[in-house]
Amino acid sequence: MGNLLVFLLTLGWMPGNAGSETFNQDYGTCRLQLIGLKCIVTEGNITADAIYFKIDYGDYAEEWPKSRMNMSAGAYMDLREVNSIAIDGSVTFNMWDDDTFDPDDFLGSAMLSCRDAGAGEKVASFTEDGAHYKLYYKVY
Ligand SMILES: [Ca+2]
Ligand SMILES: [Ca+2]
Repeated sequence: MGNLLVFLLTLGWMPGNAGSETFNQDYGTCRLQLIGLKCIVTEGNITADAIYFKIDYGDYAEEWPKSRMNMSAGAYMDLREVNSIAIDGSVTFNMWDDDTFDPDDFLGSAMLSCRDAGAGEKVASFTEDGAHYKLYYKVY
């Protein structure tokens, strides 16, 4: 019993354990490969939407892509050439429409999780503000 306790304490205090309790680590780490983005309904009525994501990794966020994806209803953007990204547990994709003369529009968010690693092609829907988009991706 005494030995087991010492063993557990040792495990808990191993160097590197202390600082590694990061966001959503339950599902481990994986990589995300985007496949494509489909526009079913745009947010705007007159011009194409200028789509970008704010990708939230938990401890930091970034905008992607730097150049907007101009999408009209029925458009499909092939994203298979986009480099895969490493994920720690999960990542949240917040979709925005970049407007020139008024504030950008939030079109919805989706959490992509390492829980789906190996599950093949998945789809996330973005349906805020009257828009409807589908993001196809896989995690592995
Ligand atoms: Ca808009
Ligand atoms: Ca707007």
